[in-house]
Amino acid sequence: MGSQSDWATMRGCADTLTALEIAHEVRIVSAHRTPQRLYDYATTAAGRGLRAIIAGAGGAAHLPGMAAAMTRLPVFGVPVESKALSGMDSLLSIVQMPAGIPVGTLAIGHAGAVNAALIVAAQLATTDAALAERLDAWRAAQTAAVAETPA
Ligand code: RP5
Repeated sequence: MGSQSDWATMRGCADTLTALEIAHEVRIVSAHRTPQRLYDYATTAAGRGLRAIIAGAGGAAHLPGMAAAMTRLPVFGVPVESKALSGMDSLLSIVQMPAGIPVGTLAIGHAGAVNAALIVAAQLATTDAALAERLDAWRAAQTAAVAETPA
């Protein structure tokens, strides 16, 4: 994520990865404030064995796109809800990538953070039967938790 302030949103992503027992790391990497850290992180990610990068950022949210420019790993962007423009700035700056450098863009805020974890889980589950079982169980539990009538 681009800032400590993104953690409140991106915690939902990390919690979902943890619930699915998917090994992951959590880092603050700012495209603007720590560009060398971003360069080092993105250019070494594939070689370190990472399978995907989920990048949450807000405002002028260049982190996902710049990360995608420097790695062949799949990059998923989470637009963090900004104070000034409610995350529309984040969304548009993440989603409008030029052809050739893709960023899979999720919804603004908490839903996007959780779904970023789930879409990576779904992809990894295509080659990991145990994870596929855990993901099926997670989805079944979610379904079971939906009441038929409101409380
Ligand atoms: C972006 O600027 C971050 O991703 C964050 O969403 C936004 C604001 O950062 P702070 O000023 O709260 O550190 O780089």
